[in-house]
Amino acid sequence: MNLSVQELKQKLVKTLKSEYGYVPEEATDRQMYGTVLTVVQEMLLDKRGEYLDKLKQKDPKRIYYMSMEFLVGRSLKNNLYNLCLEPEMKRAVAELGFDLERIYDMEPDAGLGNGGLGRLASCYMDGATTLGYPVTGFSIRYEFGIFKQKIVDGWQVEFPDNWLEMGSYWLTPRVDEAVEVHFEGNVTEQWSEQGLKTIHSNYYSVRAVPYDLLISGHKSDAVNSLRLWRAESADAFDMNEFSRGEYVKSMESDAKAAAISKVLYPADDHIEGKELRLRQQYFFVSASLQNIVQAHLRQNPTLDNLPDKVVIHINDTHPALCVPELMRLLLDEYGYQWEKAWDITCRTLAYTNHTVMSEALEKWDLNLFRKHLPRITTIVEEINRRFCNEIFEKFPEKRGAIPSMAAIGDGCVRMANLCVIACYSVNGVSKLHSDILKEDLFKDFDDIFPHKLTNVTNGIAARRWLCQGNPLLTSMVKELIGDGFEKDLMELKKLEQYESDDTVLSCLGDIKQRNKENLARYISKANGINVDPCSMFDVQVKRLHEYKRQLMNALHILHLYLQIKNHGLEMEPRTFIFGAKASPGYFMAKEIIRFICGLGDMINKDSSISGMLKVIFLADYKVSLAEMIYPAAEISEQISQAGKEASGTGNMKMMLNGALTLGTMDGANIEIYEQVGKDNIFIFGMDTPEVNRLKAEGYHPRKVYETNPYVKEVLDFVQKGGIEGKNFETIVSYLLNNDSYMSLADFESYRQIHQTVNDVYKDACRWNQMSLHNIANSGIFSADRSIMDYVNNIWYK
Ligand code: C3B
Repeated sequence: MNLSVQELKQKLVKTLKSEYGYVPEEATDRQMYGTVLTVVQEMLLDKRGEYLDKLKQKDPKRIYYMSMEFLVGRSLKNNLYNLCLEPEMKRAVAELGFDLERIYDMEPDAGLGNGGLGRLASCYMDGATTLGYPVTGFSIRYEFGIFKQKIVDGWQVEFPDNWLEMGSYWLTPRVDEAVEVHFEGNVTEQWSEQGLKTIHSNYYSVRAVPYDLLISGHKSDAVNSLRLWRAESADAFDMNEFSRGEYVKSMESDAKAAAISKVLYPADDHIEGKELRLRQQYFFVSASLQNIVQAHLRQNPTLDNLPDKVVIHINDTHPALCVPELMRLLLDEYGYQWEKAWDITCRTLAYTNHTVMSEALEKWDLNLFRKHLPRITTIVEEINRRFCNEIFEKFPEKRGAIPSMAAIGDGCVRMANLCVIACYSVNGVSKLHSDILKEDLFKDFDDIFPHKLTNVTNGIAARRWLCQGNPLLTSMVKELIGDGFEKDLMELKKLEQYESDDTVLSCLGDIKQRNKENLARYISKANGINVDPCSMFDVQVKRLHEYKRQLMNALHILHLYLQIKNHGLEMEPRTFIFGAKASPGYFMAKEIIRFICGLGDMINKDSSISGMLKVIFLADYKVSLAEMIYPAAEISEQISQAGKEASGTGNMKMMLNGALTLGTMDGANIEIYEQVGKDNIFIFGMDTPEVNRLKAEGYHPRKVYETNPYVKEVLDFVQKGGIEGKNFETIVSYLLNNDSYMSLADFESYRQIHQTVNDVYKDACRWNQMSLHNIANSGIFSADRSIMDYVNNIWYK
């Protein structure tokens, strides 16, 4: 966008006057914050208008990305960067007496997601918009996003995230497009002239009101939107009850409806099976599909051509109700016969699987399902009946597999099976993960529908994670290879020519140093601990989950501590940095946080190890904090048990910022390994076949304890209350008796690779060379590349 500082200033002054009635000299920071956001939002709305006009003329196929989560983070800086207005806005704001950096800091993260899955959805909105594809995201306008985390006496404590107070400037309500969603009630069948008709009556109606959050793209004409639904009662209150004087009761229905969009479920990679969650899912799916169908019918006389004009993409199984809901609309609302409706549905829907963890594969109790969604239940039953019959008739060799492939089994609706049965495309999110889907989880489906399963390796919004988050590195890269990488990340490959250039390498080292100093300042402020910015920054930031093995990392740190203290080990000084939220109901995850914090308390105050080790747990890990951590990371810990992490995306973000991966052959680590080669990554531990073999043989963690003296030393220390006199019996007993993700089995290999890391770090030049090589080969992990894979292989195939 072409606007001068002068023009921006005029806009700001005018908006400040009209919104608050003030001139700049009288305004507070908060008022200037509101003013800047309003001005940017208005520019986006204008641009969006022009874009919609263009879309109307060209009428391309629309993509609808259905996701319970979008981890948007902050938008102001991103929007200014995309509009190429950041320097001008900075000056305009400064000339009015304010500081744009301070204003950036006032913006809350829109934390409408838990972790990887939600952040991926936001990275894809960025990529698709920059590339000019008409992708609309659909989700819920949670009043409270992911909880705020504080650490009190080592325990995680959760606080509500009231993001709307300062974040609602980006949301435009579209009351005129509200729709109704029906729950509960009775389903009956009636004969009419057109044949048998299903009637859903006595339902409870919830009104869904859309709010649009505009998504800008970098130097792009496109402005897409994220449509977020808010729930309210269809009738503000019950007039009959009100008339009887039962005022509180008359409003109950409103509270029940509003609960649906109240708060994000804070669990990732496992399900809780709660009624409210099912209502959330149906609420946003039904509202969105009604919206999509209406939009289609505004441009087309019929729904017959829906699959030619629309893709509805199901992001993990959370929106799997798209399958029966699209069927319901076609059958009940638009009078289609089953076969035709099924054909349209199957050709319109695509599904991405994000996990093979059994506890994350959604299943709903059939009775609960029927109570809340009676009509949807009858449709799922019919889909299942027809599917099982078809397999029985057409694939006799698969008859034995019908019970495991069915959409309903053991009294549950199985959402992943439902998606694979219906969708025309099913993809995993890394090569390894997609292979596991084909060879294991969905093997029988793959035999029957051989072209359905594909892979799209995840990608990240490099413009946010590099250009906005790491300005120092970005300027260096621009100086060396120009700015083409902003639009085509593969251009980073050109950096390889500088791998033996001492000046470039030492400049890269200096930049890392400055970013580490920046993070050290934050740590000192947030945790009250001074860390040495010259020590190696070894980082593991991600959701807390047993399979991600933060505990193995912590055990190894304790091992180092004991070696220094008792055996005189000398090593390069290291700062271990953790950031992780635990699902509030996940006891073991919370215990692991307590363990890490206890470990940190013990180590950080022990002057006898003369600063060789520090352990920092940064509270409230979120997008905006990640933007500060990644540029400072030197070691990227990606240590999940092989076969468990579907992809990982933090691994890509750290690589892009020059950190070296220390990881297992899991998820996208394998593809990072392929990109950088074995000399530029630290790989350890069992691979997936080895994990499976050990599991089949029978894994006995206690044997590791008995045979590996280091493991024994560490666990004995913990057992004796060595960590601040604290009791970690649950952890020790879990490790000795279960160790579900084989941390002890991989411990020795992990310990050894850390020794290698330590040796390599002594040679700064070699380290920087590896770092530059990683940056140069991270181009493939751009979200733009992932989006093009979706475009070419799934959406516009
Ligand atoms: C995550 C997976 O755990 C990651 O490996 C993956 O990189 C991302 O999705 C994105 O594909 N995931 C998640 O955050 N929440 C889930 N419910 C399932 C998977």
